[in-house]
Amino acid sequence: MSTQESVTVTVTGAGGQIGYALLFRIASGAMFGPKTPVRLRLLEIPAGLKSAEGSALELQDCAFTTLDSVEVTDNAAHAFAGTNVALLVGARPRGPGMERGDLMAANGAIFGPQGSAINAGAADDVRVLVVGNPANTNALIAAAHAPDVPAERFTAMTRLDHNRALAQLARTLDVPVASIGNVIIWGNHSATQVPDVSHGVLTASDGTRRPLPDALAEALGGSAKVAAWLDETFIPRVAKRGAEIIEVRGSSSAASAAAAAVDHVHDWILGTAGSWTSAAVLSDGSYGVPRGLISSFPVHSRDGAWEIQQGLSVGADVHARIDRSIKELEEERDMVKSLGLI
Ligand code: NAX
Repeated sequence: MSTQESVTVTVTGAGGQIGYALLFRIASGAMFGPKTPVRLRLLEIPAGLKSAEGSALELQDCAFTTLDSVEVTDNAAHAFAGTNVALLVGARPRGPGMERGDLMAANGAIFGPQGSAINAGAADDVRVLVVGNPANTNALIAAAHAPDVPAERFTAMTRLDHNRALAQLARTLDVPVASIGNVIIWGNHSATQVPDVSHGVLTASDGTRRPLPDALAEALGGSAKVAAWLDETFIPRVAKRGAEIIEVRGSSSAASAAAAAVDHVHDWILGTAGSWTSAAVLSDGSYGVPRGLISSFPVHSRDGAWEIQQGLSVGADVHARIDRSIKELEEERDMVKSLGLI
């Protein structure tokens, strides 16, 4: 896809709260740049159509020069026909008394048919980002129903976790977010995720680069203090930030999730320009993550494709954490397999 041609973007769950924060940023050019016209397709279930239609009216009223058209539908085949970018946001949340298996089955009933519809009608270059939880496994289900689409085009979002990690580090070190690089989120987008700063780099305003762990040691009073801070403060804060937002805001993260989805697709298509970020992508066996799982890795994007950053040394503590997160992903995969969803 050339970024000057128009792009068709399908957003599922478009009438929900992430949808409301996401649509306007896509339409305004934040995802593909100011020269790429966007055709939006908003997919909802019947109960969510009115809300999506309201957003479509407001999108008109913004008079965005980058917005070509907006269509609202509850028909998945129509929503995904010819789509270049599919943002699968709508999902079934865990209801009272719902077991993990019930949650997987309910989401399988959404992501299986959506995968099939993408397989049947999406553009040849379709790229899929799953935001709806459990995101990694929902992406696995959708990919399994799209045998004609290369599996590496199905990804899940851990960019919000990545951005949360950057923000916490910037606040702790009292430096601009842009000065921090090479932070990693490994594993599942869940409480077992592994925020990892061991390869992090801090770039000063004069261009001098230093390892993030050294900068943290200086700020916190020694490397023993850094280990305790990572263990007791940083990792739980990032991994449980979603719950913190719910507690303070009264509802789950929406604008920050939308911003992360914009970042993910923007970088996937336009490239990461020498830096890396985090995304849940198809494992090729790198870092001992079993092939075929969709797991978060350090990634960079070149020519419109994510590549896993290779050759990083992973310390024993981080590896043990990654193993726990991967075990959870394997359990989720085995569960959806036993339910016949993949
Ligand atoms: P909302 O409940 O506000 O909106 C979801 C929308 O999806 C609703 O309008 C609903 O009608 C629609 N929907 C349900 N089934 C659908 C289907 N089969 N086809 C089309 N639309 C359908 O939830 P919101 O706050 O927008 O969150 C959406 C999802 O994002 C949730 O699963 C949530 O857990 C997940 N999140 C993922 C994050 C990530 O980092 N990966 C972070 C934020 C968020 O928690």
